[in-house]
Amino acid sequence: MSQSSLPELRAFLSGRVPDGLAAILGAFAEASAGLRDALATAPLSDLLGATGDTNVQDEPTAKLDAYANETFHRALRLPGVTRLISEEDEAPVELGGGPYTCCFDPLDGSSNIGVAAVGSVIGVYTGMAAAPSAAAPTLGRQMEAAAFVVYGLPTMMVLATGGQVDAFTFDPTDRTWRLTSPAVRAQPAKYASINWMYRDRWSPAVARAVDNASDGLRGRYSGSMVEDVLRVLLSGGVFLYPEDSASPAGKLRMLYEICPIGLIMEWAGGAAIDGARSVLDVPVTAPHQRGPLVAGAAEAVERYRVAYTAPD
Ligand code: AHM
Ligand code: MG
Repeated sequence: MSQSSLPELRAFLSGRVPDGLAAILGAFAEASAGLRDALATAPLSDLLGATGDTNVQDEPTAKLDAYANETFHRALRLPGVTRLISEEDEAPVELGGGPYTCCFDPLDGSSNIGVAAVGSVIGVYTGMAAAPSAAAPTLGRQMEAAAFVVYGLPTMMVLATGGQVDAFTFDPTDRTWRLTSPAVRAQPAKYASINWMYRDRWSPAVARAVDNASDGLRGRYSGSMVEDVLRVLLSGGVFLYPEDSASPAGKLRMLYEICPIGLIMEWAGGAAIDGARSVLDVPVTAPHQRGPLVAGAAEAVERYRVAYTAPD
């Protein structure tokens, strides 16, 4: 039964953030709700499978990657938005509005399409006069808000605004997002979430740090960062995607994967580092820059940092 007395997203945002930002976050939520419908019936439609193209990262594009990208492009062309940077686009799209740059991963966890949970991520940046370059680096700290959605049962959105993190649940009966977990706080670590099959690819420092951070924890890993991070945030734990010999700079991308999760974790009282420092302090000099990510309960992240930065 629907609990229509729970605060609704648009009412929650009104007065809490500037109107332009509220419009962006409302549009992101509405587009996500539409995407949820497409995902729920994808095996019944022609939306499963690959397009035959590859994206800028040389990864095969799923039809749903392309569909999700178009969905967010349509939704986020708003007067307050100066630029869109998407995982699926080679180049940033300049819109010339202002003052917000929206960086998004339209469909995170693409390897799980049709079989398990996937999601969408957005970081909303200000003060980005130009797309990130060596001459004009950006920091995650320039985000005013960040959010991710997990298309599971329930479909949930975790939203960071005004130094606080709140979780909303999509109510299909009236197509609203309702506040179900206000003021989320990172819980003590219980789960470690990492692809352990890559152990042979890790440096001695990474292997030592993974062991130190995950000592005494239980393992959970889905291959969808958003799903794993949701578990880490709500149930307690640490999510790790360190650099390895196959991805020497790390696999995940700074602007629309790592930094939004970093902002959410820090504002929830947890932590998110690249091994040595907060991901929000790492200069980003290219739109699709990659990095390592260790995010979750502050004490587990600190155990990683201590072991990672110790002399060999
Ligand atoms: P994607 O944006 O192309 O889906 O890639 C990011 C995903 C993350 O969701 C997940 O944590 C990671 O890649 C899984 O990678 P791996 O299969 O190497 O463990
Ligand atoms: Mg992704």
